[in-house]
Amino acid sequence: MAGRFTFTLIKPGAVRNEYIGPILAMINDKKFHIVAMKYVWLTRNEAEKFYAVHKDKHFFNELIDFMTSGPIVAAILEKDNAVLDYRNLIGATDPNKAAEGTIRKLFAESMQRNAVHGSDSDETAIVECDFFFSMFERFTLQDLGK
Ligand code: 3AN
Repeated sequence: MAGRFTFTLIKPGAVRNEYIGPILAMINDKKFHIVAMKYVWLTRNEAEKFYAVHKDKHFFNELIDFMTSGPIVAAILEKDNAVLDYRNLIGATDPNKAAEGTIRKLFAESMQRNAVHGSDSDETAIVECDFFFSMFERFTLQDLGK
């Protein structure tokens, strides 16, 4: 599935601020197809597994506290060049450095509470999609006959 798919999370801060709708609208406006979606509240164990690559970072515990502080929306997105195009749509990790009009510029509260996650490579996207979704929970453009 390399190239056409990426994974996103709408994080607890953005959910709490009622930004699910506006963020999904921006995703649809940029012609991403939603392949899979779920609304879940991660356990600490799940969040630690999802963010295992960051386990030695100084911000790891705070990141896990935040990511388990409320429900999140997880989704698989489909589009040509999905990973890069979605990174461009969400903007830089630090909202102060995010470009005007990006999701993080509009909806992030801080570097940590930065509204959304987006996969950083095709390889990571596969791992992250598989973390949240089985193959029976995915409906690609091809599945829809589009
Ligand atoms: P991105 O989500 O832009 O790929 P990563 O993968 O480097 O950023 O970081 C994962 C998450 O960890 C970020 N989305 C953010 O919530 C948090 N994070 C990253 N760097 C910091 C930092 N210096 N201080 C606090 N939280 C951070």
